[in-house]
Amino acid sequence: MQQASFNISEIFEQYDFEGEYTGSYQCSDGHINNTFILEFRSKSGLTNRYLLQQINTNAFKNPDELMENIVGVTEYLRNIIKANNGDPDRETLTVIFTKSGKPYFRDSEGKHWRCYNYITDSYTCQRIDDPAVFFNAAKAFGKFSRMLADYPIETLHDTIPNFHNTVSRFEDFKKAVEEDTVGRAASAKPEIAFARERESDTGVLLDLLKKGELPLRVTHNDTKLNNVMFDQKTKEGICVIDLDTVMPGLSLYDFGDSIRFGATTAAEDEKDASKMKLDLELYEKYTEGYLITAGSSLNRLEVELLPFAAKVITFECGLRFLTDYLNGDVYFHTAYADHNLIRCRTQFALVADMEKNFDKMDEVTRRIYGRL
Ligand code: GN1
Ligand code: MG
Repeated sequence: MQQASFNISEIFEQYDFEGEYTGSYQCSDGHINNTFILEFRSKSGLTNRYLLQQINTNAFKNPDELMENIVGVTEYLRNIIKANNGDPDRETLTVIFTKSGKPYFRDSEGKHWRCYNYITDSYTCQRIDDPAVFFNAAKAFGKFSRMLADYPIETLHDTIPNFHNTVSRFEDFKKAVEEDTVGRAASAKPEIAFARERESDTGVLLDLLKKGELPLRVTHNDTKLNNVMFDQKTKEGICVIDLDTVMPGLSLYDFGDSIRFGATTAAEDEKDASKMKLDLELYEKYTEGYLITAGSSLNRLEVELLPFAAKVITFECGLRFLTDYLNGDVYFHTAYADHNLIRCRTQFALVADMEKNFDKMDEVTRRIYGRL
């Protein structure tokens, strides 16, 4: 694994950590930020951990606004969790401020850093081996949106403008094909054709939003399975993390992205795309957990569109991987030359499988909704 690329003495100038520093390691979960765990030994011999994260300012251009969102949302969640007799130190991220009271700082190389509490006795997962755990992830994301239902949405900044605007993502894709800056378009012909055939799907949700039929809500926008921390003992989803994209959005984006990443038979970057299919049992588990926790706040159309949202968000994500491949891998972290193309292929294989199983997804959704 890549070595930590921060200067620890600069970090110590900024933060008051408890205990004696014993070392750090890097977490490799995300495609955007760089995350490290710092470890300290307290006087009583216990290990204290903190999460240090380098903000990716290529993706998030305005760190002040980004951190204003996160501080606002996490403080709000803290109060709700306390009022419900929960444990705010485990059930939400908490921003640790610098000695001078700032939510992040810039080091001498111009890198931006922030620090969070470490959620004790928890773990994350990349793939589901037990459907019950996926049900727990759904409940965690559903609860997260319910807790933020009355958050003052107008105070939130768009940390990445047009993040889930599939129409503008499609425009970015077309531009990348036209410009073909790194000469990769010829090696992605089937994927480019697959994308072009589905352009008419891109505006459906946005049109309904414009017409006022779908409401704007406070959404997470990146509800991957690995963005929820599970309790080591109970396997309940205790804390939703990766709050950079908490913004006004559609509930459907959150549902769709969880299905895209979690309700599948293969990893997002499985090299054999024919292994990538929708797992209907996992789809059902997630739908059930999500509707139990968030269902009462959703309108009928939001529920009816859950299967379509799963498909369109998967398509959008594949399109983003393809666009980044064509642009020369300038956005997502990649580990090898074709990584983004491989990811695009799995996403498009999943879209195709969802199209094949659309009636089944629809039937499952209606059945669960009818039962609640
Ligand atoms: C990125 O940061 P991470 O790995 O949780 C991306 C998501 C994509 C996802 C694909 C800010 O999420 O939008 O859906 O990769 N986050 C951002 O795995 O672009
Ligand atoms: Mg993440």
